[in-house]
Amino acid sequence: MKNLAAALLARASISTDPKLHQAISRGAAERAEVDRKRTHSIAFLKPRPAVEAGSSATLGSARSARETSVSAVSARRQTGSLLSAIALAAVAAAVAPREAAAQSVLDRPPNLTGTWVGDPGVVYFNFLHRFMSSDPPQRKVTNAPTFLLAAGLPGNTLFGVRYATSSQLVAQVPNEWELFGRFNPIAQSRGGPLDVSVHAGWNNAASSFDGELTVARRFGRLLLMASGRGFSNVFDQDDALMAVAGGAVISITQSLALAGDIGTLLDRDEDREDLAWGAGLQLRIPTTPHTLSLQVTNTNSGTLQGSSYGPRTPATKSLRRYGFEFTIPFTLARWFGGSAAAGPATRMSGDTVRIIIQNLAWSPANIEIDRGATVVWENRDPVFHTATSDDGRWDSGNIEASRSWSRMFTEAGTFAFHCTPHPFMTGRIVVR
Ligand SMILES: [Cu+2]
Repeated sequence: MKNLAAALLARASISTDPKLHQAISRGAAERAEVDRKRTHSIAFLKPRPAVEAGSSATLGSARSARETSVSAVSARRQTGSLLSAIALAAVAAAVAPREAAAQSVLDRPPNLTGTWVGDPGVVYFNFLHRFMSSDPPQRKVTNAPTFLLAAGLPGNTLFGVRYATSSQLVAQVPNEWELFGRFNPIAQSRGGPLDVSVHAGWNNAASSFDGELTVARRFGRLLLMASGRGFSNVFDQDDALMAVAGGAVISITQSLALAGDIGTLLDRDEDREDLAWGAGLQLRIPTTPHTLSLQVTNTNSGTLQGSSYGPRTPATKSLRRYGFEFTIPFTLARWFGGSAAAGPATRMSGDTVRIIIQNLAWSPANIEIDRGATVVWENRDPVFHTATSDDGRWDSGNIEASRSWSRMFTEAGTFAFHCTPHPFMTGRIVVR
């Protein structure tokens, strides 16, 4: 053990102060049993062999003793490259503009991302915030936010980053980054039997490659999902580990759902790690693309590793956090000249023609019809829309979810229209 500790001290580039050396060796011995249990698990996930049993505790202690300036420099460097990657993703997304809805918290419980990959041309900013109160009399409130910034790309992919500023994943590394890509090859909405997604990420705090496979299936009002997760270096302790999680969402109305989830590392250290759990009241904010989750959970950060366990200490009971998540989609077409009403019209013949309203967009948005034809606006979104003439000639009023509204056009001319709650939804009808 002494030789091992010395080797690790050398590796961590810190001085071999005898007291520190002693402390590290002692900590390692105490944790050896836990780590031996850990080390046997999931050997195929390991990117490199573990040094030997005891390595993780020793490394963990060594890491906390390491000079913070070293990790600060490397964190800055990695942060820079992460930001460049995000900028690239945003530019790529702008190439394929399309109106779209938010990532809906109505489609997932607090600690699972589900099979979400967003829509191409939409940048997502999700703000997850959790609060925890200390014991009386202080009742000090601590905050743990996780920000998600991601861009939906063509091919059912999403690329982005999560950033947690009060992470408890690795001691001495409070700012946790996870750079990730997601792919959703099979979806019920595209005719598949269920939803499948894969998620691959790099966790900067743990220096770990993290992956997730999720399957989900909707049965009417009930959405069930299950995830298997793998971490190459959980908690930066030179340990590969897997986790499993499952969750459900029950829709009460179009704008309200209840959600719950549970998850665990496959080999938990009972002194420090609880089962992860979460429960949420999931809300769609009417006439906006935003959704809000009011939640209670015991997890700390919203990354794959962070959402796989509930942090605890031997002295504390299970911790409980209250929080919320707010989802903000930025549809790039709104800023980059993506007016759907511009450009060539779609020629539609027949007495009745249909404009489908889906994902906050008309399809098609710009049509040419014969005089006397009737246009039917069919709303397939879960929120209401209006078809309102720009010059006040007509107004559909609210077209509720799954409803339609129609108008006959008896005079020739060009008629521009829009949706009142979503002014970026513009369209045009040319009557010949
Ligand atoms: Cu609308």
